[in-house]
Amino acid sequence: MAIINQATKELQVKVVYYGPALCGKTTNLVQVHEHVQAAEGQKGKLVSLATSSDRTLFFDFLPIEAMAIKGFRTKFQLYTVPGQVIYNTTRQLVLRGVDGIVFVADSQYDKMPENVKSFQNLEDNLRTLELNLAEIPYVLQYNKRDLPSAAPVEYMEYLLNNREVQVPSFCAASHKCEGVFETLNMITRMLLHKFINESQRKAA
Ligand SMILES: Nc1nc2c(ncn2[C@@H]2O[C@H](COP(=O)(O)OP(=O)(O)OP(=O)(O)O)[C@@H](O)[C@H]2O)c(=O)[nH]1
Ligand SMILES: [Mg+2]
Repeated sequence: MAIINQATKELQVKVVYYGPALCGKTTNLVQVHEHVQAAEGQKGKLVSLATSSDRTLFFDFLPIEAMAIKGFRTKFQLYTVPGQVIYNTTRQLVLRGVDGIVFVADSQYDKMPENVKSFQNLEDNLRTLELNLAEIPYVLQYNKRDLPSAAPVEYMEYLLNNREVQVPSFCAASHKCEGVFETLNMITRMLLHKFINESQRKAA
């Protein structure tokens, strides 16, 4: 659940970019950081949290049109996790307190097993944190669509979006910023709707 900061009257919403190694999570964050329209002075620095062996990137921003929920402005915090299999402890740490997830998949054919494994790893890690993916808003991004070895979207949908409830998915070439904001806009919209619904339910 999002953190409410009474002092600054802000609702802090945490979004984690998840996916296999080298799929383009950091590239998404860098592109968003470069191009996001944030309210004056309301874009945090792109921070790299280095542990002994890996790096996690994050920054936060307050969108220009930050929707106010019950007098609170909404601030988004975007995080990436290190995708390499060995950094699972870091992924678990970063997932703590997550509100929404962007799962970035690598479209290259030979990366499909890694995409599927990373998705399973996401579910396992959420379970460890006693969270359930079915209750967390998330979207899929099929990145690296510019590469000739990209698998058909239908195949990726079959592998990654084949559940009872399908989630929105987006094609991207994130190094060119294509699909980056479509993906981000959808997850932020889904999260805002969720919080508005929850606050209305509480008020009722
Ligand atoms: N062709 C192509 N290359 C991309 C795209 N997105 C990212 N890349 C490249 O892929 C490489 C890995 O990108 P990163 O953003 O560092 O990947 P990551 O998911 O953060 O990787 P980890 O931090 O190791 O988990 C970089 O060289 C990027 O420039 C894309 O859409 N198309
Ligand atoms: Mg990275």
